[in-house]
Amino acid sequence: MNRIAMVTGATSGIGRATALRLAESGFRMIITARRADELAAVAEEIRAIGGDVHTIVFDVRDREACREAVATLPEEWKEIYLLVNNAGLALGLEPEFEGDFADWDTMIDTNIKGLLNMTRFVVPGMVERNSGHVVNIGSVAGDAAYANGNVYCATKAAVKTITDGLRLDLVDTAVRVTNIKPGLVETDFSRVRFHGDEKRAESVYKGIKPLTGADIADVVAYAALAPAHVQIAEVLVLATHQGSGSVICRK
Ligand code: NDP
Ligand code: 8X3
Repeated sequence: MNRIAMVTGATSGIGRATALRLAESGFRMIITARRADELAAVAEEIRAIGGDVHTIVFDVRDREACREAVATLPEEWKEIYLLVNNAGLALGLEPEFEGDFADWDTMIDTNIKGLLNMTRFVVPGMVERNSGHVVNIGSVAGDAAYANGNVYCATKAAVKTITDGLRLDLVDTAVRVTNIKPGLVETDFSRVRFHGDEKRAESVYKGIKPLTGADIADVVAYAALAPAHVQIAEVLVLATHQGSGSVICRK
């Protein structure tokens, strides 16, 4: 296989695991994120398993940077087959009436507008070639709000609707569209959410065996490698002792 996949937010967690998993499956990888050193380290890991990789450092919130990243791809990297819109984050866990405006803006700009930026710049090429696949990383948080999740949950509900809309708009093409909705995955997610408070971040995964980035990467690879007539539209992946975004059994 000589297909090209682009994964945004590939410096850690689900994005890093997905980049490695897809490289193992034979995809040539374009990986992106804001932190150059961490991205270079993931590129090294991909090369170490025999993969071919191209890195681009930019912020998905910066629309012009997204446009440029796609427009200036070297010729041999231009034909992206698979776009994994993974870059995203939660910031804060407070009642909506006490929420932080800057945190809200960052979540909305990254999780919704960043994903739309990349979709808008990459998908036209897929349509032109009548070949491609967009995988958006949504969340169980988009299925129903949980206490204090308010704006983060809303961004992931938006990802669901945006993904469904794209699937409808591409129905007359061969381009497939997938929403993968993970539950509790142990990554840097909670460290970022709690602004670096390690203790609080660790408590999120206490008493339950959470999912790993690799568990979600397997689901991305399954959807990406399914036969061309099979469109995995949506997948909800929970930890075994998790019933929903808010029902978790800790032992
Ligand atoms: P991590 O914090 O480990 O990874 C987030 C990635 O997103 C990093 O590589 C980060 O890279 C990148 N990123 C964040 N903001 C930007 C930006 N503005 N521009 C470019 N890249 C950005 O968390 P996860 O792996 O857990 O999160 C990945 C996705 O999975 C997110 O969309 C998250 O909402 C979703 N998710 C996570 C779950 C979980 O429990 N962990 C559950 C359900 C969904 P850098 O900082 O280098 O830019
Ligand atoms: C990230 C996981 O627990 O906030 O979407 O729903 S959670």
